Amino acid sequence: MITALANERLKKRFDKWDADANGQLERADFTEEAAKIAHAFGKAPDSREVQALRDAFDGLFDYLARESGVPADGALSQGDFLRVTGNLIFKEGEAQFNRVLGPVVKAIIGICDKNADGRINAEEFRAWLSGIGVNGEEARDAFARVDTDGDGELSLEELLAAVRDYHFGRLEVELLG
Ligand SMILES: [Ca+2]
Ligand SMILES: [Ca+2]
Ligand SMILES: [Ca+2]
Repeated sequence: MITALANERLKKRFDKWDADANGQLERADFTEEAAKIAHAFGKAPDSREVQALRDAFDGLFDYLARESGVPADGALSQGDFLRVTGNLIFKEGEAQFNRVLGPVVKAIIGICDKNADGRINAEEFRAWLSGIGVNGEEARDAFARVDTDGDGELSLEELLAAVRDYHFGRLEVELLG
């Protein structure tokens, strides 16, 4: 069952990703989102990390379009988006969620991972959250909660679990901006 909070959060996600605010989600919205993230982190649009992020968003759009039954150059309505992401998050289970969102989260890690060790430390996480408008104190708080094994680093698995937990209402910080 999709709770009111979950529905609210998915609607918010749709609105944030609908970059041109035309009430539909197109591939161009995701291209714009990748550009926004690149800009927030001061990365050149043609850098390897930003290209990887664009590819990841492209793959995510392919998935959403396929599941909605719209063509690859088509547009998802808000209803399509709520149905497909609702199924993905609340019905299909964690493994499928990780397959679909993994590339995007991994690409964002790539952009924030200053010391290039594949994980996000407290300082990198602070920069990540500041890039999406979350202050230092909240970032510290969130870091402790996302770092479930307490080793002082955030792994891809911990970050994916956090994105999922946000939609389940188990975490208040939205990592995807
Ligand atoms: Ca749009
Ligand atoms: Ca790192
Ligand atoms: Ca950890």
